[in-house]
Amino acid sequence: MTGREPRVIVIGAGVAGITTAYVLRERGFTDVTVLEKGSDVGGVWYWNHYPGLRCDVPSQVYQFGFAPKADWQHTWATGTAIQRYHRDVVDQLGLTSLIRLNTEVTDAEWDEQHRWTVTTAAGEQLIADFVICATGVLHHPFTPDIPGLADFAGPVVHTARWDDDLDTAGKRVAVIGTGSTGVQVVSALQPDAASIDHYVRSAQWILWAPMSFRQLPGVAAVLSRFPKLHRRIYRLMALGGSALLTDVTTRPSWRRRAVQAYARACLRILVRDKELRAKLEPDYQPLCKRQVISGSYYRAIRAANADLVTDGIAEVTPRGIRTADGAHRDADVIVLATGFHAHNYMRPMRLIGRNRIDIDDVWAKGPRAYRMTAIPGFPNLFTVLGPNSPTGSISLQYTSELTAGYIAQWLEKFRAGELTTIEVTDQATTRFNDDVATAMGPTVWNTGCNSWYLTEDGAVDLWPFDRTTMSAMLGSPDPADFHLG
Ligand code: N01
Repeated sequence: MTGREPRVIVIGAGVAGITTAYVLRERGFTDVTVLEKGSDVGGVWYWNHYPGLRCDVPSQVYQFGFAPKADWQHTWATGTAIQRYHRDVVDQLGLTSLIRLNTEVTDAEWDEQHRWTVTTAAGEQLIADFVICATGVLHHPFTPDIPGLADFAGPVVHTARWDDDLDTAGKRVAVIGTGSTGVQVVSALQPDAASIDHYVRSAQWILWAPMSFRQLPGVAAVLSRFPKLHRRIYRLMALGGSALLTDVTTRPSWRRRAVQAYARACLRILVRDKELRAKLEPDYQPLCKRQVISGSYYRAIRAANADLVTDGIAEVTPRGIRTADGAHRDADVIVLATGFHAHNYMRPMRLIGRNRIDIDDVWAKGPRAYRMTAIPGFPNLFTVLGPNSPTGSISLQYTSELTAGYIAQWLEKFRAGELTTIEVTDQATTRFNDDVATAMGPTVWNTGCNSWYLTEDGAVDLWPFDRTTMSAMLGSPDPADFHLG
């Protein structure tokens, strides 16, 4: 075989896509195109701009290892600041020319000539040797099927498609959903709303943290003056953070009990009203769902204009919401903080692999991949932040960089003429998923709560191993796990 430069299409320009573009460019790949359906880069940070949006991971950790930023304004950055950071990284690292914005991929199909045909919403067809899906996890908003919702007289807005012209000041606002988003949006809207009703189907444990804290004066100056020190601090924080999170989530330990005790203490100390506290107290262990962190929610929900509504929603009427007990509460605006179709990955894009198999059929019971990145039946296709990515424990930037580096090693083999096609075996994929299922046993995600981590067949779609295991699994390609052509 003679080698040649692979034509690579990356789908998505969020954290995973930006990282992939950077890594491939650094490895000398010259034919890389990133297709992004939004009109800007940033992924989740482009699509989400609801009031109160902040990242609950400290900014000095929630950043690319290859582009650390010294001068974050806040210890926990706002969504706007993070979105600006992504744009700046793309500009400063010279990635802009690789990215085509406003280009939605609707189809990708593998053919007999061993290539992918990628079709965009505009009908354009592009040919690629490799497709890399960096399409994100929490992307497609979930709108609940509540009777009457379509007939509500006022605005209904999903947090992930926020209308920046919507003014909720002086309005009666109903917020449905109490994940990280619902908690942030209630805290932000409560001070100016005439009233705010928070509809909570399952209570959440909330860890208190001073989220609006400003980065300490002098930190930015020191970190920019000493970039090596900055990188070292970043690495230490990222390593320490993932070690702690992996420890508390994946096996019972005193550290898990300490974090859980802190969650319980936050509720006891910050909510003195026993009736309200009882309604706010979940019936499952802290950390079982994606942990919610907030410095302001308990204050907001205690306010005189706020109500926590735990009676189930029976229907939406043109004027408000009727709960299962028959009570009706008027509302001017309904905010859906109801989360995402978290297991869609690249779908609803149509993805057709070898022998015309459809990803919808292969993943009918839930998404499965090999080491987060390869899917049997789909040659020369990889995912970055694919199934089992560590959204509950390890830095997504680190995971993306590691996965992109792993993929780059296969692309180098193509370039060197050592392969033209590569497809992971069923056996290796099954073995990996069996190991995942076994390792999920002692995790806190498996302790009896419902969450977006669970797939249709009840599997936990997360990474149950530590960072070292991830580095080992993605450090070098294992040819025995693949059909190479
Ligand atoms: O979504 P969710 P999210 N009637 O799926 C409720 C990340 N994130 O957007 O639990 C009533 O967690 C549902 O109730 P239940 C973070 O990873 C990060 O809040 O199913 N309620 C639940 O309360 C997070 O975990 C940041 O009973 C209904 C809520 O809607 C992830 O995004 C900020 C309902 C959905 O919660 C998703 O969070 C924000 C119905 N019919 C988000 N249907 C950072 O700070 C659904 N619900 C980094």
